[in-house]
Amino acid sequence: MSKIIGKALPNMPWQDKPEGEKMPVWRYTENPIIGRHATKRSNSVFNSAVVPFGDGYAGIFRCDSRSISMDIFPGFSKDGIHWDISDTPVQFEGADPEILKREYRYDPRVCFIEDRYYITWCNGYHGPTIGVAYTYDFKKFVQLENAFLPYNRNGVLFPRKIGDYYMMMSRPSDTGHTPFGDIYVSQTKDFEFWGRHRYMMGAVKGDASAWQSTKIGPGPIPIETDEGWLLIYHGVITTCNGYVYRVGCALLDLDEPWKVKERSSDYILAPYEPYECNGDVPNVTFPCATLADADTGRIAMYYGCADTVTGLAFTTVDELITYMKENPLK
Ligand code: BMA
Repeated sequence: MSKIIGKALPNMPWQDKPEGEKMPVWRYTENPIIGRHATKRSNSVFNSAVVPFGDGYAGIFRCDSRSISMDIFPGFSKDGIHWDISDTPVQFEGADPEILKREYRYDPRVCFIEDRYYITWCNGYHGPTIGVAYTYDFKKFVQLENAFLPYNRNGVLFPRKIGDYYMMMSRPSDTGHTPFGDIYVSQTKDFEFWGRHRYMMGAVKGDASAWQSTKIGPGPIPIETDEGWLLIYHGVITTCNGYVYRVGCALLDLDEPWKVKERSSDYILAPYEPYECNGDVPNVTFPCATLADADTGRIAMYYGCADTVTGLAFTTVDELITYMKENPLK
């Protein structure tokens, strides 16, 4: 049995694995949990992040408007399933007006570190880069310096200092629908200057694991376990009809998380259901957050479906680690 290192979360959303289910991840029976029109002006609500907050949950949601502009919006929930999302995007304050200028914001992640919730997202600054901010209450948001030069996407923090550094994964990219992409780890002492960049892992060439042959990118905040950091990530293949986004998992060294201990050759979640295959961008499953219960090893995963709605799925730390060991990427 593998153990999650962290807090108990007995009231997290959960459904048991259905009898006869062959996959290590199973969907919430009432999916999708958030529809297109969750806010007044939204065209789509997807690729969003949630965390335990008070006696319930808070989140930062990607809501593209009906003019198809991308921004991030705070939301709250008692049960992690029914969400009340603000009609007004996050308003940032911060030290430098240059950094506060908004071009576009998308694909947020939220990470509790020490005393506050850090938000990272893909932030337009003459091309996509990683925006960084923090909040204590999901009402007041302080924006810090962008972590990197453009072009970069999928900035995902580790939930504690590792040795002397805070660490963030990211995926250097281009200005468009990037046809390449590997995951790197960068380090900081102060959330302003990032360096000590390390290569973690890349897209898989050849046919050993073709679902992740075009590009990969980190998904939710990694989960600390006694065997390593459990990373859930997305992988992309280029088909005759365009990109298909599936989900995989890996186990990273606890002290040097750019060292990959295990990685599955087989995906754990893929677009199967109509709401994952049909929408504004067909065939996309894109996880950005998990909730985890250290007492039971349960994991609830939030993922964008076809760039249109938000789904919820379940697994456990044992399911994922056993699956990786049974289907290793060689
Ligand atoms: C990526 C990002 C994601 C999106 C995905 C599929 O480049 O834009 O937000 O889910 O493409 O369209």
